[in-house]
Amino acid sequence: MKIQEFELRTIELPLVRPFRTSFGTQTSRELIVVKVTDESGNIGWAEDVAMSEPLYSPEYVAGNLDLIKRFLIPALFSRSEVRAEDIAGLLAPYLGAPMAKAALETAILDAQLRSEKRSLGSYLGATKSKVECGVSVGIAPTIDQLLEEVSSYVDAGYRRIKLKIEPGWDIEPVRIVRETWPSIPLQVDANQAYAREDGDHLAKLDPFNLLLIEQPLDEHDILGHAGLARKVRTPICLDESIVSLRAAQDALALEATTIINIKPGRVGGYLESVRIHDLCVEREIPVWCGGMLETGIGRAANLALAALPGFTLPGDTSASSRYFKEDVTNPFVMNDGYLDVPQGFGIGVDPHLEFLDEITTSKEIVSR
Ligand code: OSB
Ligand code: MG
Repeated sequence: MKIQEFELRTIELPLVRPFRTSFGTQTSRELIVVKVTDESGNIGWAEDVAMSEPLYSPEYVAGNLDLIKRFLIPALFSRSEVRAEDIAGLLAPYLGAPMAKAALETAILDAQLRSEKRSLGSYLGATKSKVECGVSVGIAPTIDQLLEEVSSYVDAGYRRIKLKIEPGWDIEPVRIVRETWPSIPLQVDANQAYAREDGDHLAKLDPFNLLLIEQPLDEHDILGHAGLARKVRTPICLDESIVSLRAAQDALALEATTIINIKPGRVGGYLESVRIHDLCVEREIPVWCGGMLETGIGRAANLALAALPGFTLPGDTSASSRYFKEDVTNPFVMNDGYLDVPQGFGIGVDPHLEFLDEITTSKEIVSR
């Protein structure tokens, strides 16, 4: 298609409760929303999942806005016609920034699929019409507050609980949640908060029958994770380290991970996500869809991905109400622990423009 213009806006949406992790506390979600329009008037939407500060990954909102305007959009405008399948190659000379690139690729893919009257799920290879939902629970101020929050999610029907952990908030909270819900699927996420020497400590989680421990060590420490995997019985699952298909191949070859969390933004888009999914299916490695506190725009696309057959574990694909009082799309509502995969063309949802305008803090149009 021939791209006419990009609309880039920054939005900020308060979270229903602060989300504390080992890398900081989020009280609202700021992110870039991309809208692309082609010459025939086809429109595509996507969100850039980079956060306000470079704490989870090196990308951040203001940096990506600059990068997108300064380098990435001009690279796309240098071609008279583009297809979503060409975007990663076109942007590859500009290093890094998978989240910014994923947003542009996804917006273009959405417009392309809408014009072809095809859903993202069918394009990616989805085989399910609904997906099992897990929920990611932040570090709480007290154990009582943790139990109260987990309780509300269990009551709402979430099929898997993930607890954020860090040194000083790990064995005890996990023990108590496991004692309170002896059979709920439970896992933990450390967001790189531990060191290679912490193997004996992390092995104390082994009695609690956890599905996995997510990203205990630095994202670059693949060998460290391999060493840890030999010390702890709980399976290791990499998140931050898996930045591409190649990174996934390396981590598997080094036996640093036996489960993989796929986040489309972190790996540069949905097309790379499918390649990682296919590798994992071939290698019989379970995968699940991670989350980045997405609005309904990103959530819709994540659900299409999570509907692929290799996604055998519940993902961090939670209902809109877990994050926001009001979402930018029709809310995603959980039914018996599942969310429906959107079936409409493209990502299958449209943002509510009036509400989007209300929460927009900056907006500009970049035309060819
Ligand atoms: O590490 O999975 C993570 C949120 C933001 C950044 C990183 C992570 C998370 C979550 C929440 O755990 C996932 C979600 O519910 O969207
Ligand atoms: Mg994680």
